[in-house]
Amino acid sequence: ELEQLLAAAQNAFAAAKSADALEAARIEFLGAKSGRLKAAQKGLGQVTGPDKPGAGKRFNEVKQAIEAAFAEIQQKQQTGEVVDPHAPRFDISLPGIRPRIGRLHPISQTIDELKDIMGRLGFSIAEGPEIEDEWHNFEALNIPPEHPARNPLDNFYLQVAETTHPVAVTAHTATTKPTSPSGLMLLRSQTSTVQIRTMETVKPPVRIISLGRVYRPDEADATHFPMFHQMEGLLIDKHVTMADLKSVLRMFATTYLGRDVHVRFRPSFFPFTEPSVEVDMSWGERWIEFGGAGMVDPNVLRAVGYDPEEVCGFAFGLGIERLCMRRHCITDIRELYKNDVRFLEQF
Ligand code: FA5
Repeated sequence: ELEQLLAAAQNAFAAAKSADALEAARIEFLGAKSGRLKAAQKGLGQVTGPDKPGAGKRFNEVKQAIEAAFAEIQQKQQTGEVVDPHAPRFDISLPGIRPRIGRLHPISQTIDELKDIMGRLGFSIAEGPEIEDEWHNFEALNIPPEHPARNPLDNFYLQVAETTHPVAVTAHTATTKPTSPSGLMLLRSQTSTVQIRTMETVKPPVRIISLGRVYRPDEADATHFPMFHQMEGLLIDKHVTMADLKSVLRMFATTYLGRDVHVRFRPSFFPFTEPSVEVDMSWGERWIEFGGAGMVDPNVLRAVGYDPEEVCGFAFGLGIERLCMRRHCITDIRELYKNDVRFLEQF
């Protein structure tokens, strides 16, 4: 009978899903006046003879076991292990925990903004692969094999085993014109490659920009990184002049950096433009170089099958990190690639 009482009490406590139900079960079994345990204790008085000491001992064991079972369930309820469906689950008046959500990298944000500004100036987006052949990175850009720009020490050439099927890298690889006789591939060193790819596929007029990663084995310092981004621009039409180039770059600079920004053009040299200029923009008292530009060289137009007697145009290539740094007063390019959230959170 005592064993049955213990089992019944354990079941009743375990079945209690709320503090009230548990209290009711406690009164039923452990109630001081009319609890079932109390009744069983009264029954003990009727036991006589040699059974009496054993029955008293057993009663105490069962009483302790029932009390322990109750304490255990009560403890679980209070710590939330047994869920009371009627109890409030959480205090909705407490301040919430703000979830940590990611955001776009400052360079991605810059790219979006540059696309927006240049879009309003009538330029659409073109794209090209980061793994290039020598035709698009050099040859078609009027950079012949003996040119120092092709020095293996100044470029990230890829080793392509002759036995390896090129499929291994096709996802990011050039898909048109395997025209470079060497068959060598490299990480593109400038976005000017996309000028060639675009002109190979569309007829003039052309008015595009292309933004993306380029790679050079440059030593990292405050203004250089071995991987960086460029924004290339290309405009091909009839009667395009250097004045058009200058006004587009001035409009771009004052829109992105502010009305007080000055743009300076210094005579320079690039194999794919003639004449060529270096583009500087003011940063307070100082001038910072942001990129190169010029009128597209007739040799480049011929390489893509355009007629230099019919069309002409300008091209420019600007460093995106430098634009982002100038805009947000970042003084060291390496900050952009440390992936320190304390830095990135500020954008
Ligand atoms: C070029 O890459 C030419 N393709 C630009 C061009 C395009 C000229 C079209 C004419 C017509 P340059 O090597 O100067 O030019 O690089 C352009 C810009 O990229 C630099 O002014 C600088 O802003 C940025 N840049 C160059 N090297 C690095 C580097 N290691 N880290 C960060 N930015 C760089």
